[in-house]
Amino acid sequence: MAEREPSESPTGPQAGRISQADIEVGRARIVRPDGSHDADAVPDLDDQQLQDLYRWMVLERTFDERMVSLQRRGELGTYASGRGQEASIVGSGYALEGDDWLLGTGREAAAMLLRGVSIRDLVLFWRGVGDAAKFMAEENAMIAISIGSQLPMTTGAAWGMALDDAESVVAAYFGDGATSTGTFHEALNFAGVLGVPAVFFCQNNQYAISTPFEKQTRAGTLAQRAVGYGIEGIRVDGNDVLAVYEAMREARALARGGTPAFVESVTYRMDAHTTSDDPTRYRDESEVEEWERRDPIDRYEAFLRSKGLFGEVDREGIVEEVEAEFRAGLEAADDYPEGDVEAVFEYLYAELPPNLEEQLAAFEALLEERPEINDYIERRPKG
Ligand SMILES: Cc1ncc(C[n+]2csc(CCOP(=O)(O)OP(=O)(O)O)c2C)c(N)n1
Ligand SMILES: [Mg+2]
Repeated sequence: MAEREPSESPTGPQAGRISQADIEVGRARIVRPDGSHDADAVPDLDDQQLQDLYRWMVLERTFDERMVSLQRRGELGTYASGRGQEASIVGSGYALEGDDWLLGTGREAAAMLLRGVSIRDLVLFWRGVGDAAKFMAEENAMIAISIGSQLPMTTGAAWGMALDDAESVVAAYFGDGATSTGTFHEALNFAGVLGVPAVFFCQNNQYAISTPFEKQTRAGTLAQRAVGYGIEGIRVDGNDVLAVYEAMREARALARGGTPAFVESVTYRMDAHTTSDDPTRYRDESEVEEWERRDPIDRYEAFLRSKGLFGEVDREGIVEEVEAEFRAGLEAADDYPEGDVEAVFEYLYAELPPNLEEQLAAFEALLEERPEINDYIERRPKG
């Protein structure tokens, strides 16, 4: 077998040791929490694009607020808000290009919208309407509810791209919790071995439902794990939209060059895990307040002001615009045809397996025998 290491690498009783203390990973940052910035590090974006990033972050926040209140009215099953993570979601999503794929978790609405997914389809998705996933897939964007399940698929799809000589990348979006799944390790390892154009974008929002980051891993950072797979790791301040954008551009370029990249975007989930969670049971209000002071939109606004670019930005106008877009999307979702109850059985398989066939027949017989059951069935799930 070929020797991997150069023969002059040190030897001796202690020479083969490595420990946490040897690894120190910083956090890439361009705009500091007070809005001051490192002028040389500002990405090569024109004024319009710099203002556009702000618009997308306000869009994410407004969209999340509207979705949460829709769920409260009983019109969505549940929703995973990205409040607090706007810089992480938008900075990364803005760095993707034309035919790139996004395999996410649902906590990246603006990145999905940037890919071309419609508001209607996001609403339908969170209503549990399966067709929404098909429409999203047409934009090369998909949501995996089973934690970590999209990660091996990311490697696989990126391998396909490499075999096709495509110019794009597959970007996986996932959380800190997903890094504890077996699929995460398999996906990163295989991506490294094959050198596929994959970017693994992890939003470390400090919690996996009620499990805090300290209980997720004994490693000091998530980014350092990349090294174990021979791929590149980038750890970035996830509340700094410009730094996230730059990190994702870099990761994308690396992946295109045959080196998959893992980005740890360090941020914080301000809202509950989903609308069915109560975070006051497992985290202190003081912690939330501390992160409130690091608000990514406020920080970026201070940056734009210091560059003299905030004058033409009208935050209230953006909110009104987004709300109008949201109303139109919601109306389109309301107009979407109601599904048949049978779809519950038929959705997953092209051909119905015998056990589901049996269940469907039993269900139809029951409806015939007791038609009043129909009154209790919501044909367009609203939660
Ligand atoms: C395989 C699997 N196990 C458990 C769950 C339940 N579950 C839903 S979200 C979640 C935590 C995810 O945390 P993280 O990866 O940090 O993402 P975040 O929700 O914080 O964005 C869990 C355990 C699931 N969806 N899939
Ligand atoms: Mg998390």
